[in-house]
Amino acid sequence: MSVIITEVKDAIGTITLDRPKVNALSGELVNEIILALDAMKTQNLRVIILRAKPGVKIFSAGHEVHELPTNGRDPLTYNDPLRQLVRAIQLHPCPVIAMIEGSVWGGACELVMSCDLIVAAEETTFAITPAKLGVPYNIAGTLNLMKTADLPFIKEMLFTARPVAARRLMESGVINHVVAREELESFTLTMANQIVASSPLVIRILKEEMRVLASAHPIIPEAFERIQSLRRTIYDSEDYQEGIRAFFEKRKPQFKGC
Ligand code: YXS
Repeated sequence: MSVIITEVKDAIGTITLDRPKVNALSGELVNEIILALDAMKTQNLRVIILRAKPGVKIFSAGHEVHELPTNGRDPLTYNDPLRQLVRAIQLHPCPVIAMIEGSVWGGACELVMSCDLIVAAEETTFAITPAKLGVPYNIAGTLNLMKTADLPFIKEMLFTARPVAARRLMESGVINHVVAREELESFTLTMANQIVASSPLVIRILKEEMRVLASAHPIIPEAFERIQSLRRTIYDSEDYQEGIRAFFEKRKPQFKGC
């Protein structure tokens, strides 16, 4: 059974997350979203909307924790499904609008923040939680987060792993608009139609120009390798095992710093 719902209408494609319980980003869910994004490249669309079903409490609980490796392997490698999906959105020729209601957790925050525009319902929250789970977030993902808002704000989100309200996210430049839940669809569609009315060629080039310019951060190989070795000390650590164990045992993790 599919874990997404897709719709195409008036040059706007809509992808709705529909994976039972909490839209955890499993390989299956991510692959279906990527296939839908690919298909929408050939349907002469101008905008894509990414959403969950109306009325959800949880937009997405982040990476499927059951699929995080616990055998000393890097949990967020280049080909990890979440990484593939973030790139698929960033590289897609159409602007992707994230239409958000409910709470967004972990890597799902980076997924939503990798979209081009975010329209959120009033009660939306984002909680970026690798520090809570003991997961060494990867370099590209961390840079994506750093590009989205001022560093002090992103540091607070990452270090505290606490949910942040939509209004505060909008004040920090992460979210474009916060609206009442009942206005979310109409507001988002109005914005989508404004984009549909613009030159698709110009918008396609602008999106790619801004992607290339925003990712132009030089890093020397030695610096890259040093960060990778720092990350390895974490996913090789007992704390990493403890973070995942505590999640499944539904208890607070007791991190020891080793
Ligand atoms: O016990 P059952 O079978 O009903 O399952 C429970 C949870 O185990 C499950 N669930 C998840 N399963 C896989 N992956 C997840 N990310 C995940 N989150 C939840 O869903 C069922 C209902 O959860 P429950 O009982 O806790 O519901 P709740 O309403 O009390 O709380 C909902 C949440 C989302 C607030 C709570 O489940 C939660 O805090 N989940 C973890 C959110 C999180 O930290 N996600 C980050 C995943 S790791 C990730 O995204 C990146 C690798 S990183 O860490 O680097 O950001």
